Amino acid sequence: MNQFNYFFLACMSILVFLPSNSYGQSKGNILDNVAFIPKPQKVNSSDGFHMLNDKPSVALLQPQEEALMPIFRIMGTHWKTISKNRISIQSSDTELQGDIRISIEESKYDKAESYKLEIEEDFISITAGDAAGVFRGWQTLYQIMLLQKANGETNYKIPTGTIEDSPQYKYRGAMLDVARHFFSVDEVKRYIDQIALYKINFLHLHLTDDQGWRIEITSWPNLTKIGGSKEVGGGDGSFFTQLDYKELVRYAADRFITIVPEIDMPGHTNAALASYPELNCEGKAPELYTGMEVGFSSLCVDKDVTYKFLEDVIREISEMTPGPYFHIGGDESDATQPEDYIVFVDKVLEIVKKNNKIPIGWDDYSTASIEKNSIAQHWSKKENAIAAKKKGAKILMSPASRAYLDMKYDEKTKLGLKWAGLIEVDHAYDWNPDKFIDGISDDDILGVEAPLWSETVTNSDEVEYMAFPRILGYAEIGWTEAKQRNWDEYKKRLAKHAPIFNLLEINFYKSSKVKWK
Ligand code: TNX
Repeated sequence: MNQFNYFFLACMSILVFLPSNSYGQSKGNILDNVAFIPKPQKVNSSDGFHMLNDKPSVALLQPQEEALMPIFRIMGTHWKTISKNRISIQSSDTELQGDIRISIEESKYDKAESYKLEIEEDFISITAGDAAGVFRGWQTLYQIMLLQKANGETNYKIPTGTIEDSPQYKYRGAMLDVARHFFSVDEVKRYIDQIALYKINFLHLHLTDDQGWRIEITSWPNLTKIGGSKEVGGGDGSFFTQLDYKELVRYAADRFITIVPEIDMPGHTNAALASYPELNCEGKAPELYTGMEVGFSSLCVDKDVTYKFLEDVIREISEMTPGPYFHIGGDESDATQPEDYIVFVDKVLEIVKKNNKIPIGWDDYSTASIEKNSIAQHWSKKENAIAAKKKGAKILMSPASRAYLDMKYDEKTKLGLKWAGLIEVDHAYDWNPDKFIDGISDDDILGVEAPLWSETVTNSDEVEYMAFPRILGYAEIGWTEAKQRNWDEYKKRLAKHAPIFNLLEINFYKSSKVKWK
């Protein structure tokens, strides 16, 4: 047996669960009462506690070392939040021994990300069908520790029992608009860490819009040099170099989050049009735009150079993107003739296909010849979602009236917009993707995504205020079956996450709909 002690390790402080008077004397359902978000599919409590070792060892079987090592790195990072002590890793080629035992057993799980977490008095084990499942299981265990730590519980007791869990939807996403206002690599990483806590597995980056082009394209350098130089309000803009982007892809992947890049087109392209006169039908570049209007710009659909440009952009980004999806936007192209729009989108879909990516587009693009494996992101028109389904596409649910993180909570919210309505925390949670559009049901749905547009949002503090706590609700809608969800029960669990937000210094909206702890 080899024993490695890795420097990253952290510690132990730990866990009592909640004081016994929170649960009465019956220890029997204590694991059941943990305020997990998202709620696991199946929790079986048993009598007892696992007293966590203050320097726990994490054990794996040697052949799985390569698949599991990245998870240990993150466990070590998480552990630093819990304790000052270190965890150690034990790898054995025969038998799992150690405090936290981890293994992948492919044949036992047919759904990606499924896991089983067993908390015994003597040890804890996480078994899953894939590395992502191990990570989700770890997140569940980590959440017990975070809840205890944040509530000042230091008895180091984890209630025993078994959790068997798997996600309702394959795609549970968040979107960040880095175009209207730019967010730095560190700010995006911060958001990645926060959404990973709640088992979100896709981060869609809205990389370009009228107000800014935020991703370096080496064959078209003016896109960022000129097109990335400003942002909404007229302040200085910025952009991700290709190295920055690759770093974000890696950082997200370590947390089992896949980046989905979006280049919005043919509308929402003023920044590109301002960077290269030849992309304009009249050959003349417009001024940079720093307002908040939409629907006034369009790439020139008839020019060959437009497609040369898009070939380069889609190729360069696809090469840096290991995930399966490429988002081509396609929304609000009011400055493009409807016939031209269809011709344009069809051509772009060919380019996406050539780069071996699955296309996603805002639901507007269902008027074009989208193919069977493509994805339509529903945000506004129900008939577009139906049309996409008829063409064999799957639907990603982001209805603006429920899932837009840039909508105000109530009339008093200073940040945000309200064109799709006010979205209080209960309204954000209390809907079912399977029942939202007549004719669209779970079989048609890839998942759920919560977009955060950034016309009014400028830094991490503001991102967090708009996202938290609503993003926890979307994470739960994505993970937990509808029949297990109800607002009155959820809001009590949600209340217990405020101490975690405080511990991790996450700014959040203290909705009066929730009795915060
Ligand atoms: C609509 S949603 C847009 C965005 C805006 C957003 C503001 C969508 C596909 N387009 O361009 O930023 O509203 O809420």
